[in-house]
Amino acid sequence: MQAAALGALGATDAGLARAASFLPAARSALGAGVDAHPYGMPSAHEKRVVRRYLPWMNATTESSVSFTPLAALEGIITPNGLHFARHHAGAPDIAPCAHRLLIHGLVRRELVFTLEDLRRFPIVSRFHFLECAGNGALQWRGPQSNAVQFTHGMISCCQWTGVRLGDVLRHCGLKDGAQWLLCESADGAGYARSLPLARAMDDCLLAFAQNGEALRPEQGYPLRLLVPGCEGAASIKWLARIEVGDAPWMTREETARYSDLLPSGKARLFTLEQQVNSVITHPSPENPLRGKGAQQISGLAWSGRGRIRAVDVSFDGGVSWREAALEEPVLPKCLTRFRLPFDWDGKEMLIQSRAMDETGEVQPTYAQNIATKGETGIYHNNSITTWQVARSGEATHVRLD
Ligand SMILES: Nc1nc2c(c(=O)[nH]1)N[C@H]1C(S)=C(S)[C@@H](COP(=O)(O)O)O[C@H]1N2
Ligand SMILES: [Mo]
Repeated sequence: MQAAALGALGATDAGLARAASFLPAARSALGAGVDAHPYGMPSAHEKRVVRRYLPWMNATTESSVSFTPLAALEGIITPNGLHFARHHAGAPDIAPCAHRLLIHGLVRRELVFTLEDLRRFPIVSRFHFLECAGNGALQWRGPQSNAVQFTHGMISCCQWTGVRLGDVLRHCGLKDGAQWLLCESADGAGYARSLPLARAMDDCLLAFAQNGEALRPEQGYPLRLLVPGCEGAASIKWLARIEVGDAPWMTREETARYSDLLPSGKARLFTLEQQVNSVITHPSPENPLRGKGAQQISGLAWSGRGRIRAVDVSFDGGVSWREAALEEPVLPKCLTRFRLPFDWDGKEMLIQSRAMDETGEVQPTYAQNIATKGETGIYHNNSITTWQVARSGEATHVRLD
């Protein structure tokens, strides 16, 4: 960076000398000892970085969703305590030694596994996002909330560790006619979904850890299914039973819910894949611009179909586009961080990001999303989001067709 630009940011020699006088009182006192925090927590100054929920969205606090504060995070990994949480009957407390996974139905050997049994299969770790199909539902027909946390916070990304569902199913031995699984949980909702066998044999995990430690209770401790790239509803938490069958079960959660009602009155079922999507987190309603000059656009892109190939950024509401840099690693079915430095002239802007995945799929505009999925949709909104940045630097969520 040029000396002049650094000067504008306050990093002059004189500035550095003065900084010495700002050394905190901490210099002359003892800090917290090793016994203070057996399990470390964020600094007390970060206490605003928390999951949040909208009371009117939740039937009860148990049948509910809380959102990840995406705009306060860096990189691509969601800290475990900030992973969004979507429960239909609250998060149960399950002792791992008492937990079992039953696999039965069209298998040669019906088996009951303990967690220790499962750990005898080859263990793998994979980086994947998990996104609720309802992410973006709030702004289906226009802005309803002015925060990235609520427009896009039903997505999180972890390094998940577990064993391959395919290995465990092969161990049980699939019988002729096996086409679908019913995956059911041990929670009070008896939450259950049907999963096509081909997907189960592909890259699904029986996960017991996230970001290096045991799953959090809210994420399904001690065992969850992870169906990479698919709507979160398929990733059954507190997984207790898998039945192998020849047809889907048509549970409530795949018929009355998590199906896409089209303008024709028909509904699409089993639209599992999360489509290509992105959002700018800096600047955003939570992160206004502070002054003209050197700035950096930064945000997140993802696709349930594979890797992100490119992200374009517009400063003028989609009239012209510039390609952002993708930060490594760029992994399939994982959040990808994009960045684009720019010089702000202090004028109003309409900023947007538009991602393309490796299959060539591109995010639709608001109008295109409604044209294909209807006015009254809830699930699978992946349309381009617009922040209107005012001269003050404040960013506001606006609808732009
Ligand atoms: N047992 C069980 N599994 C569940 C759910 C649930 O309520 N109970 N909710 C589903 C939905 S709709 C989503 S989006 C994801 C959310 O996972 P998370 O709470 O770990 O973010 O879990 C899915 N698996
Ligand atoms: Mo969901």
